[in-house]
Amino acid sequence: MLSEAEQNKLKQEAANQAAKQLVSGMTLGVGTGSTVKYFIDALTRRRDEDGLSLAAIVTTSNRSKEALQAKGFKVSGLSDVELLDLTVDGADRVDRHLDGIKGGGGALTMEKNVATYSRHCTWIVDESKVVDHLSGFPLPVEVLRNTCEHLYRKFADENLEPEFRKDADGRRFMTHYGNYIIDLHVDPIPVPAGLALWLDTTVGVVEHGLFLNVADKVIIAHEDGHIETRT
Ligand code: ABF
Repeated sequence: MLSEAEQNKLKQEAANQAAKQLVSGMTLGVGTGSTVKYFIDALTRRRDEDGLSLAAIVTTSNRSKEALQAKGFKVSGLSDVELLDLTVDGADRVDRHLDGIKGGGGALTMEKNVATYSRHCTWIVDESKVVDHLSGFPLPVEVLRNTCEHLYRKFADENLEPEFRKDADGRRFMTHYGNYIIDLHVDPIPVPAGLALWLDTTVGVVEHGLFLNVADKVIIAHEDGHIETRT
């Protein structure tokens, strides 16, 4: 079991590796989470030390937007950019097909939108996130507030073990868009594509954390020190 400091070092190494692929003139999507915080540091160093100059930056959350603005970057809205060249984001789990579970931080809706409108998508993870089959992390589902009780019952009827996400004060966690998140404790997810399709077609579901065929590159920092790139 790694200490938090050791795990942070792995996150930082994956983030540094991802920053190497940036070139001036690119439009870039920047994700959310602790690994992405290291990516923002690496991006800042590339600007300050290598003169990297991006054409536009879009983020998947206000947290990342504020972190970038604090470093002096201008942040655009997704609709202001035609198609992003690359998005770099973290993930909660990644399987061997480069499919993932995301949304542990609650920003899944914008994360999927930004990734969808990007030509390329790289995820940066430490080894602990890598699995054979999607498992080991609750699947977040963002739901409309006025439909949420119906959806909770529907998920329970399907044995998806639903649980409303709570914030630090014990209240229902509210997303940036004013919706709730129901975490599904289905572990492992037997047929991710089937569940994704069912959630995509369930009225009241705003978005879900199954990101299938989204990433085309995953950078993994391993405990033994090597950085693996899977494509
Ligand atoms: C985001 O950051 C989320 O989709 C995912 O929940 C999270 C991973 O965070 P961390 O890098 O802190 O583990 O991309």
